[in-house]
Amino acid sequence: MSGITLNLTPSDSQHTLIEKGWFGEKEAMWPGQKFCIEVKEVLLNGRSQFQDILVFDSVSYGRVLVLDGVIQVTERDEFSYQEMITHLPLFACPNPRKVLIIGGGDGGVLREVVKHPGVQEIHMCEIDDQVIAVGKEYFRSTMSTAYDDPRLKLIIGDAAKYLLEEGVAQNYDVIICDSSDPVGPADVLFQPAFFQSMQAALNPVGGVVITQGECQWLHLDLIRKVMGEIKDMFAQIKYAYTTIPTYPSGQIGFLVLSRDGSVVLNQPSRAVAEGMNLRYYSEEIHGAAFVLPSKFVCSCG
Ligand code: SPM
Repeated sequence: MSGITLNLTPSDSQHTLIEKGWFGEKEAMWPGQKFCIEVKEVLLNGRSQFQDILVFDSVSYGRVLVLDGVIQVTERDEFSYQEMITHLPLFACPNPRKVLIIGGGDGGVLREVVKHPGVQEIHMCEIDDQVIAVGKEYFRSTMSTAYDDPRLKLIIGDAAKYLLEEGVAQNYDVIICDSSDPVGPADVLFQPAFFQSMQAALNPVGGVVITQGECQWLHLDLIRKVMGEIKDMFAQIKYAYTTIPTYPSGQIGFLVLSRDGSVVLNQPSRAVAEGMNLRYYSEEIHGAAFVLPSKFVCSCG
C-alpha cells in the first residue's frame, strides 16, 4: 500500500449527475431506466488517469463509490456482490491456494478472499491506483480492510498485459475478475482474447474463474455473445447471479468457468467456517445462485 496516494485532477462532469440533491446514474448501458440515490454530502469528485471518481454519503445507502457515472458500491448492499463473486469460486474450488483478483481496487473482494485460511498467495492487478487510494481514504473501515495481509502482492497495471506476459507461469487456482462495465477501461475484459489469457493462467485441475457477468434482464445479448465466444476455451461455462438493489434492475450475474469438467461449480466443496462473518453467502444460496429463470436458462444454463 505504501507509495499510493490520492492524486486526482478536478472533475465537474459528475456534478451534472446530481440534481436537486439526487444522484442519477449514467444510463449508457441501460437506456430508458435510471436509478437515483438521495445525496447527503459529496466527499470527492475528481478524475484519475482512467476515469471520473465520485464519493458521496447518501441518505439511505451509506457511502457510495461511483466510477464514470456508474455506481460501483454502496455500503448498504456491497456485501452481496463482493461475497458472491468471491465465495462462489473459492468454495467451488476444492483446494484454492493461489488467487488472482483483477480490478477490485476498492478492497471489498480482497476483504472476502483473506477469510479463506487455505489461500497462500493473493495477487491483485488493478489498473487504477486511485481507486485503491480512494478505498483507503473513504472506505477504510468497511471495504479496504485487508491491504496489510502478508499474502497480498499488488500489481498496478493492465490485467490484459499482465496475464499475457506473466499469466501462464502462475497456475492460479481461482481468478476473480471484478470489473466495471464494458464501457471505458474495462472493455478489454469482456473480449475473447482476455478470456483466453485467463484460461491459460488457470490451474487446469480444479481451477475456477469468475467474472462480473452483467444482468440477465438487461444484457442477455452480451452474455450470450461472450458465452458463445468462449465455449471452446473451458470445459464448463455456467451463469449465476445475486440480488443487489443498487445495480440496474436489482441484480448482477457472474460467468463461472472451469477447464476441469469434474469440478462441481454449483455446490461448495467445503463448509463455511466459524467466524467468516458472511452476510449473504451460504451453502444454500451457492446452489440457488445457479438456478436461472426459464426465460434465460436456455441461453445461460
Ligand atoms: N468491488 C466492487 C466493484 C464493482 N464492480 C462491478 C460494478 C458493476 C457496476 N455496473 C453494474 C451493471 C450491471 N448490469
